[in-house]
Amino acid sequence: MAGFSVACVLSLLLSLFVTFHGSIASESRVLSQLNKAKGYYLTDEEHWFNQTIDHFSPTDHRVFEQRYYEYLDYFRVPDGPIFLMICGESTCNGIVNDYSAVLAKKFGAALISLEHRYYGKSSPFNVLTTENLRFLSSKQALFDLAVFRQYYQDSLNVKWNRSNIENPWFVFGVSYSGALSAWFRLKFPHLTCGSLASSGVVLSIFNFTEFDKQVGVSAGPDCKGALQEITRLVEQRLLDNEIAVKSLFGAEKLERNDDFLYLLADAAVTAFQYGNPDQLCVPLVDAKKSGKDLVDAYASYVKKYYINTPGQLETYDRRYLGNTTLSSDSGSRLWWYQVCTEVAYFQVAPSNDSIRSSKLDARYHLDLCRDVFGEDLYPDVYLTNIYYGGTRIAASKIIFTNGSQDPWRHASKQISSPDMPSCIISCHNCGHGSDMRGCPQSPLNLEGDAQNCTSPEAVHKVRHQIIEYMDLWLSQCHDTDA
Ligand SMILES: *[C@@H]1O[C@H](CO)[C@@H](O)[C@H](O)[C@H]1NC(C)=O
Ligand SMILES: *[C@@H]1O[C@H](CO)[C@@H](O)[C@H](O)[C@H]1NC(C)=O
Ligand SMILES: *[C@@H]1O[C@H](CO)[C@@H](O)[C@H](O)[C@H]1NC(C)=O
Ligand SMILES: *[C@@H]1O[C@H](CO)[C@@H](O)[C@H](O)[C@H]1NC(C)=O
Ligand SMILES: *[C@@H]1O[C@H](CO)[C@@H](O)[C@H](O)[C@H]1NC(C)=O
Ligand SMILES: *[C@@H]1O[C@H](CO)[C@@H](O)[C@H](O)[C@H]1NC(C)=O
Ligand SMILES: CC(=O)N[C@H]1CO[C@H](CO)[C@@H](O)[C@@H]1O
Repeated sequence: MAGFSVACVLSLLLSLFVTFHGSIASESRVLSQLNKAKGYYLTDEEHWFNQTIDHFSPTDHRVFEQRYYEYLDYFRVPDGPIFLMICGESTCNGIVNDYSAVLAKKFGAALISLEHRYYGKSSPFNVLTTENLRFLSSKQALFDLAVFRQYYQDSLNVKWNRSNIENPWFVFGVSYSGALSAWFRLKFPHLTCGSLASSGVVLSIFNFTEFDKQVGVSAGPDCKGALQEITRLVEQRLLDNEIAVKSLFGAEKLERNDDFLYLLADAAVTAFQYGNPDQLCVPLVDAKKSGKDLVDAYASYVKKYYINTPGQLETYDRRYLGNTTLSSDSGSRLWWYQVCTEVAYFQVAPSNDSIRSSKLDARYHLDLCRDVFGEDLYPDVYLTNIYYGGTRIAASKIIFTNGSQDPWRHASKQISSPDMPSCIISCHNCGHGSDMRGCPQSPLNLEGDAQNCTSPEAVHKVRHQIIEYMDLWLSQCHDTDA
């Protein structure tokens, strides 16, 4: 699933970071490999606190230890703002040195970050059976953030020997954590002065056909045509000689043809999601023009830029997703659980003019949910959108940003409304979270470098707007407290 979110990748690697689906899993794997890369994190020093497992039960008082980080080098002691960088659906190994560092310096802010429940080292259980996953939801995660926010404010007050003081808070997130950032401001408006929802996927969508369509728009007619032809050729070769075509992609381990087709769809998505469209499209369009084998050309791309880290291929394998042992590779199972219960974002083929195989329909996704979790799980997106409002979210002081090439933008709020500005970052390689992470997303590029965006101006313009709104809302917050 390429889909989702996060993503940062080594510049040479296309994409290891997807935050959503397959993507998600890859992200956590890459992040853990990069953990030791100097300069990637502002801090990776762990702190812990006891969090309630079930915020909605009056009788269950069990707790688990949740991991967090703090970075105080830029903090204007003791009254500066506190920026809560929300970690989403992957291991959270520290506070990333992206554009948030620039903002913290500018505003004299403390940066803190809480790992999302279940991911990384913040799992309440060592065995991730479906039964044990029942406390994994965005609703519980938001409550975690609220409780943690109070805990942290209290601990600062103790540290500075004062009471009843509130620093001005601001929350940030990208992709799923971007949605959490918006929802936090919605559900707990008294706990934050405002929110940045970068590529925040606030609308849950069951049949997310816009996703594939946006890939086509971002690719342009020639590259889109090549991708569609590749899908047809691969489907034909699967009938003729399944093993041969899977081996071409180094994916003979994938038993099911539909899972293989899903992998191929994700591999293309990643190029647009994370700002590397030319790595994909230039060779494909060349191959088409010179009459070379398109499937060969695509296989080279997929092997070089997508299935290039250990464990990546396995995230498309249901046997692996069904593994209940907690490990550093559990991220994709966990994200699928959230997909299968709450948010869906099923990246189904549109009925007309699709790039991905028409076998990737709603049934495909529901079967996957059943195979992996063993029950008839069903994502009730209707209820999720009733709970949060979808794109009709009734909140204030949230900035929504979207990258023009990002297929996820159609699950975000793209239209401005009073007190909730929406900004689009338009350029050839502006993708998921480009305001915070620059382009293409590279974990080794510090401070969310925008220099390699095809239009750094587009990124600077949106960053400037972000700063103006933050300035305004933080000052209004301060006034109210005074
Ligand atoms: C950024 O662009 C420069 C000049 O085109 C190039 O040398 C460099 O490798 C690029 N960096 C990334 C991360 O793509
Ligand atoms: C959490 O609670 C347990 C049991 O009371 C205690 O042993 C542990 O030290 C606590 N952890 C933290 C980080 O406070
Ligand atoms: C905290 O403030 C109170 C009142 O000003 C003072 O009596 C006390 O000594 C202070 N404690 C510390 C640890 O600084
Ligand atoms: C999703 O699409 C399938 C196939 O077109 C259709 O049967 C189903 O009703 C759709 N579901 C929703 C919730 O729109
Ligand atoms: C499940 O994952 C664990 C940890 O990665 C591994 O040791 C174990 O062999 C896996 N089990 C199966 C059945 O693949
Ligand atoms: C299907 O897509 C093609 C190519 O974009 C377009 O020309 C055609 O009008 C579409 N047909 C329908 C029924 O939407
Ligand atoms: C703020 C903004 O520019 N939003 C745009 C995002 O993209 C959609 C779809 O292209 C436009 O309709 C919005 O105007």
